[in-house]
Amino acid sequence: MLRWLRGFVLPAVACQEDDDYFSYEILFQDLDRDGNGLVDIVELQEGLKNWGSSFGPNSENDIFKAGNTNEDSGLDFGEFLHYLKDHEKKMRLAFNSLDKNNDAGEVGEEEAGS
Ligand SMILES: [Ca+2]
Ligand SMILES: [Ca+2]
Repeated sequence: MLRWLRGFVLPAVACQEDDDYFSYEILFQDLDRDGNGLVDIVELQEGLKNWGSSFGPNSENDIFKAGNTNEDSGLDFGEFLHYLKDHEKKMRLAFNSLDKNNDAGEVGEEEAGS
């Protein structure tokens, strides 16, 4: 459970850019449940549910609109990455609050090598 989240939170501690990029990729792949390379609005909604209450209702619409710069049916990895970079602080806050609940930082280390 929350395998991708651990991967995302851990690099904040490690402070390594490569790991950071890698964790975004894991996060994206986890959101993209059907593996078509696009995170559509439904997949995003499901993902936000897993991220907990740090995001308000209909956050997926805001994120989707802001992130989907070419206005097609989904966020590709480039759009997703761009959105996360722009909103990193907010996202980290959300993940950090989740981290406290789940102790994700504690168990992340063994995941890093895989
Ligand atoms: Ca998809
Ligand atoms: Ca798009």
